[in-house]
Amino acid sequence: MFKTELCDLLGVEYPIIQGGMAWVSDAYLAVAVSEAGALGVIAAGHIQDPEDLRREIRTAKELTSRPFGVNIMLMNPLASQFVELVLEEGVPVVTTGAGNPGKFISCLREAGVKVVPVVASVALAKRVEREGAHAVVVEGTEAGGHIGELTTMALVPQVVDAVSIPVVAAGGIADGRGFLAALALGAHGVQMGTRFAASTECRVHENWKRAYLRARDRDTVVTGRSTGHPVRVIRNRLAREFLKLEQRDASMEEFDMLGVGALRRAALEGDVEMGSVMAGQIVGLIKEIKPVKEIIGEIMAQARRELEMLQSLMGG
Ligand code: TUI
Repeated sequence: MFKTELCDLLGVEYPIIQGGMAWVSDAYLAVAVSEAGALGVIAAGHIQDPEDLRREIRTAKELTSRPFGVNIMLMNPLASQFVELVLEEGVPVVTTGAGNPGKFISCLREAGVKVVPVVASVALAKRVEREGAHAVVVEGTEAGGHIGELTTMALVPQVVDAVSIPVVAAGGIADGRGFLAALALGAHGVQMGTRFAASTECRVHENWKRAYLRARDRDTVVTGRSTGHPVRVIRNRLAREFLKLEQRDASMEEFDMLGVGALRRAALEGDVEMGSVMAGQIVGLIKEIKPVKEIIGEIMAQARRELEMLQSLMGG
């Protein structure tokens, strides 16, 4: 059930991709997700030495024979080196984020790598399709981290109508209801970040996971709208200070003083007050840290139940 074109494209059992989250999704999380039948993704967004990424990829290759991906965050100045490296290491899938991956698509494609850019607009979805992307992740503003402006609900059907490659919905999805809703919008699968960050296998700091469990519906905010780098995080002291700087139109230096290293501070050191705890709006739904396999199993079971319930509404 719920086998889609995306499953065949990626070689997975469930049409679910784990979001590549800087400082959060390492080889161990990716392996757990891939072993559970979805697509695990190693994030490269935070990596400053390509050899560190090579080590992560090799760890994943040792621990699983299933497909996994690498996420190349395009604002990282080493992005083109990461592309070379995934080609050398024979990584089967690349996702990209925070920019236009155009110049990298053809060489990845020619090497047999499946290319799945994350986009936040119809225009970029159409463009990457033209440039040879195999599928697109369409991410709504409900997502955590670096975000676009449109909601998942509004953006996904518009992209579905505009492209012929498989569409993967992301942003605000963390359970079987969200999964089913995404398919109803015409998506062929989902990508989830926040839900997998709150898993047993994720090695992010325990304080980060506790912050997720405490968070309620209105506890995320978007910082950086005024500087052109909107990022959704859990509201904490850092976020409040950031918003204050934005109100008084502070200088880039002042933003950098607060912002540089903030994600590492939260994810690695566990400073969830003066660090940047990126999280999607759905974080309020997360009540328990669970093993990845249970998360996926429960999503599929709930989606099936909800679908049966909908079918019963139609009398059959
Ligand atoms: O990439 C993400 N989310 C991220 S990356 C990240 S790493 C980071 N670390 C510190 C500070 C800031 C970021 C944290 N979260 N999601 C995928 C995504 N891509 N969302 C939106 C976009 C996007 C936005 C505009 C993609 C392309 C785009 O177009 C730009 C263009 O050139 O057309």
